Amino acid sequence: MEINRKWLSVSMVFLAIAMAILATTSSVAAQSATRTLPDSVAPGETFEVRIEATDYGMAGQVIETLPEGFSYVNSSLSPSQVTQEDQTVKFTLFGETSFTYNVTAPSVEGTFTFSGILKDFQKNEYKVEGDTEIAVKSISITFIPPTPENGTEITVDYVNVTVFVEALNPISTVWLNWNGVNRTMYIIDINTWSYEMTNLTNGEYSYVVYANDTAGNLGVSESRVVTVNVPEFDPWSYDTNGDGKIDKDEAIAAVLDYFAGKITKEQVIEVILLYFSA
Ligand SMILES: [Ca+2]
Repeated sequence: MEINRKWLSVSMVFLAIAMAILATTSSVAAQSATRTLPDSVAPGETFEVRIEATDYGMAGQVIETLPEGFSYVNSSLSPSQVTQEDQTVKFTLFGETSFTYNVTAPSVEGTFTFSGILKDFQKNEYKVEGDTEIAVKSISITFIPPTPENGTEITVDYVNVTVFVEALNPISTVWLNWNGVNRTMYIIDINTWSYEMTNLTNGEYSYVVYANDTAGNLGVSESRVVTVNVPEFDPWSYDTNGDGKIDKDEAIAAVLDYFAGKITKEQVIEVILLYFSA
């Protein structure tokens, strides 16, 4: 009996410790894991996936399911923390709040989906949030400044469209499709093509850029919309003293604006006609 009682008290102490651990690990309710993927990669490219995991308790597991055709390479964790079976890779975490792993994309183009779960120390499961989709493409076309952001309204009658093109093979041609009409773009820098649409009338325009490479692949950018809204020109805006006439100094102001590129020749002539008729 004496021994049993001692054993019981020892067990109680262990139980208390275990409960304390459980309490600290389950009191935090913000278990989460987030994945960061590149938007697009080239066929066969090896790229990095980043995972942030928080509040999983003493230890946790991130179980990632790679899309068909993708192969696991290595990770920032020690190899003892990683087990792999086919497309399932288990990363066992012991204190780490983030890690990365490298994956090789398949040789085929397409859009693929990653999925995964975070298992906390209580073995509760949480979906890995963040990025899930990745595009595998031979040609990647990205709009760069001064291209207007999608959906913007501009007050000038020209639009400069410039793209950065990344490709596995040499690029043959890059062309702008502006409201359905194609125009060949000019190379202006390494991997950079540009085209300026001018004399645009007010209205909404949609555009997209295509590129092909020497291997016959076709790449396409996102499509964008821009609204051109050039304010109507009022020659009387140069009547700055408001006397109903265009005076000599007011006509000169218009001429200076013309030479500064602020108004067109047609517009400055409208002002000059009002000056002569005063
Ligand atoms: Ca005046």
